[in-house]
Amino acid sequence: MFETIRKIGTAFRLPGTLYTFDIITNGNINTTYRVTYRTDEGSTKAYIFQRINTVVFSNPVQIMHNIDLVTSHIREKYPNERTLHFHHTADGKNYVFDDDGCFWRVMNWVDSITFDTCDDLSVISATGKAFGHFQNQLSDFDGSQLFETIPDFHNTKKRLDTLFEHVAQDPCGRAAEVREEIEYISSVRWQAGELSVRYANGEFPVRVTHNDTKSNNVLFDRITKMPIVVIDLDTVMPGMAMYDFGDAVRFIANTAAEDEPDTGRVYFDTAKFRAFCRGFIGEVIHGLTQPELDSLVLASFSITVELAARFLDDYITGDKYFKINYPLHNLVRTRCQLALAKDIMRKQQELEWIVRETVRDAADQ
Ligand code: GN1
Ligand code: MG
Repeated sequence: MFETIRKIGTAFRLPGTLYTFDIITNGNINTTYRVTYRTDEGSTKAYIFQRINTVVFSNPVQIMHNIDLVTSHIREKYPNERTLHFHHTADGKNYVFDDDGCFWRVMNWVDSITFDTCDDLSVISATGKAFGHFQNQLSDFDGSQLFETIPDFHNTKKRLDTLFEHVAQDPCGRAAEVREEIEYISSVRWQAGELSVRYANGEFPVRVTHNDTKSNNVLFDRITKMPIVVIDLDTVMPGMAMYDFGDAVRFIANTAAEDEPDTGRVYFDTAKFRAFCRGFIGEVIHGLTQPELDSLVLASFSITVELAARFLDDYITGDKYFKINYPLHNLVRTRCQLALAKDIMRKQQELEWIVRETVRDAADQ
């Protein structure tokens, strides 16, 4: 590995000598390393090296094209804000292939902390603000310039249709053991798919969205605990504003980890939801339409069911998409997301009140 990393660093003309590298394990798709170089003056500089999973992202050059456009737009619109900086090779490319044909990119390391879980409500609010701000940064960006790097990425209806097709085919003989999960998804099929169908019918504006708004995709200042920058721009594509909201609360308001094996510990925390709402809605209140604001809770439920369906689909078809740490990992993830979706449904009324109250307060500001 050392040799591969060294060659990549050379292709990107990084100054100094390769010093250390460590793998960063959070991320279910790409492989990420933190790499340090020692300069001739004796100081060190750190970078992020990422190998893109080309099974998931079949056209990584298109991803880098998208990221280039998006980061340039943000840099021009907000010159004083931190943006991601990718390195270029001598022939001006922001990626390189290694000797085995793998696709790599390199960006500067940003000294920061991230939160996989968080009990501090002010940090949760700040996360909402960061993702809301990200939507505002791209509100005037022309989404038709972007490649749809994963078509129908958050088309929940299609995701569920695909799951049921694969259940019928049952290529690994695993469908029998997940009957209960399939039955539940089937019972909420229409409800979970509703927003994606209405979006396809043109009922909601097409926004440029992040599409992977886990809290650990916001870098925070270690000391001030204020957001620095939103990362992981691989899935920035045209989409629904409320799905970015939904995906974020799915992750941050879960009382347990995304892959908690004990579903008795999985609840949707309404105080955390309220905190996220305050940050997010406060930012986007003047940008979103009423139908979008009215769909925030349903979007949270829908994307949670969608992710459960994606994990279950991967389990049924032989664990080819998400990285797994043990054989039943995708099934455990599925069960955890379904427990969360059920709790969102149970609390739906209360969550709607929280949204409405937050919208009212934000409109008064
Ligand atoms: C994947 O690799 P990571 O952690 O950034 C996935 C997301 C899921 C997430 C669940 C391209 O994101 O859609 O919500 O796992 N990304 C892709 O943890 O499929
Ligand atoms: Mg991601």
